[in-house]
Amino acid sequence: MSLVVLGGSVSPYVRKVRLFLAEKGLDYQHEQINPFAPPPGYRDLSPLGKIPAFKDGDRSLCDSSVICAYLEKRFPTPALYPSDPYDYARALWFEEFMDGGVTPVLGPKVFFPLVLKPLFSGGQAPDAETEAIAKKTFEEDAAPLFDYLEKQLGDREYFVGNPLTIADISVAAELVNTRHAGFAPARKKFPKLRAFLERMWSRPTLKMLIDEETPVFGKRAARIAD
Ligand SMILES: N[C@@H](CCC(=O)N[C@@H](CS)C(=O)NCC(=O)O)C(=O)O
Repeated sequence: MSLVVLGGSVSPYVRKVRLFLAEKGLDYQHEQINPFAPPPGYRDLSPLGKIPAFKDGDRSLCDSSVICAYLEKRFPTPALYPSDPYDYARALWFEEFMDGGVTPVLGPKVFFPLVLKPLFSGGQAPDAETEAIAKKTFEEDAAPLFDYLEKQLGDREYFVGNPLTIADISVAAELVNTRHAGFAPARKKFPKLRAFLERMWSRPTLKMLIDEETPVFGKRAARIAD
């Protein structure tokens, strides 16, 4: 078996696939690809030029949701999607809520300006205005999204049923980027979501990825407030 994930570790979508593989207990190779400077031929694997792409021997796929859905069929155990039809659809919904709702709000105004841009520009710290926009985005624009997750999670350990599903993998893996940027949903306002994230972020499969990324991308994580 030769499974390969292509895409920079810091992409929330790449991390989702890597966490999915880890939860399946599968070994894979990882190729760091910068989607803005891809190697020749990358679009043969990913026609939109995005990361992640994926190879299973001589077969290839792209898009994190497609890759995870494929892996579930190819390696059914342990199941990471619910078997009940409604729960299955709800798990897909949480994945989409993150991929299409939360990550596009937080990526461009929080993670990119506070973490990636300084790295690309030789370590220059973000200015006060950039910090203020990121804080406002996290505390105001993202608040209704976190509120929704808080209510949906309720007193459960996982978003849809038990055990872990693609819903939990998506929420926890994608919010690592805001963690790297020094933000996490406030414990006072979102106690259940915050506790869920802390549980997931210390889960060995995800902690391993966070620990790998932190020396480069996670220097602001120490700023996370309660
Ligand atoms: N729906 C895609 C989204 C992938 C995506 O947007 N990846 C970003 C990096 S986080 C990317 O490749 N951006 C480069 C571009 O848009 O050209 C997935 O789930 O894989």
